[in-house]
Amino acid sequence: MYMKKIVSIQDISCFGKCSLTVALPIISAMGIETAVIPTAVLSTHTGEGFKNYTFRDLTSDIPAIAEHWKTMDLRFDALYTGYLGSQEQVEIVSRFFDDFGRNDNFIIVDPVLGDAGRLYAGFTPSFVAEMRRLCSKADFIMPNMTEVAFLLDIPYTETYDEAYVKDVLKKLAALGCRTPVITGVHYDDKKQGAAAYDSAADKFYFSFDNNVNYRFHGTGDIFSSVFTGACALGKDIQQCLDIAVRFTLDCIEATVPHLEETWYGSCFELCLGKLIDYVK
Ligand code: PXL
Repeated sequence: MYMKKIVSIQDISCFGKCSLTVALPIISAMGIETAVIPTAVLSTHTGEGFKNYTFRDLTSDIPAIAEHWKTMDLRFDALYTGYLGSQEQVEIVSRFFDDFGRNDNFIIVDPVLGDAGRLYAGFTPSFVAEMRRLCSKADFIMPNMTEVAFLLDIPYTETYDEAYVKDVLKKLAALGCRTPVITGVHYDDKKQGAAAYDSAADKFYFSFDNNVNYRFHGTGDIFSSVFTGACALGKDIQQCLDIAVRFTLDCIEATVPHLEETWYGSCFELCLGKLIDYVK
């Protein structure tokens, strides 16, 4: 049987469990070949709890990698981007989409910008504008509510209802992306999940599971990696949402007993066996 192939374009945070150190094991566990373009090397991620991290920008390597791959006519079933470190990098990734996007593959952009109402360290309004342009080229984008607010230039709110979620999903689709997916959707403290809007079919999708009242770094990367893998395996939108919501919750629940020592990320490693079962 033909083996699916995804290329994941994002940084390597050497310590901290996010971006490529999450995408690679998760997508591989789903039985999918995972190629990578590391966009930067950081000693840790830039989220809460870490400071004075190193940052080596690899932007200028990306066009050279793309040129080499073009000579080999490499093809991917999905192009999947996460954290990108500079405006120039977003522009270069946009060109990569022009080179490697095809009618028979899809593009997933996780517009990593911030969380809890705030931009991550180092991001500016012009970076947000560039990320908005990249989203217009994607088949799927997967912002959290903070990223929705920045992408749409609307105030961030922690209280909203289904009508609000549907409204912002339509506005995200108007940026040019066929199927926006919002992560971390919750109307109360009992349930949490994700919502999607297939603008071509004018259809909404929702998936909720139990809410755990802890926030962990890197859960967005877990969600998007699982969604990307499930989609490449041919699952429909509802199935992709259900698997990604369920597995993200598994990881959060598995992390709670390890809070003291693993405050910087979630213990997804303990759950990979379940993921293999979910996509069987
Ligand atoms: O989890 C997203 C992410 C990825 N990479 C880096 C980050 C973050 C979020 O803070 O700092 C370097």
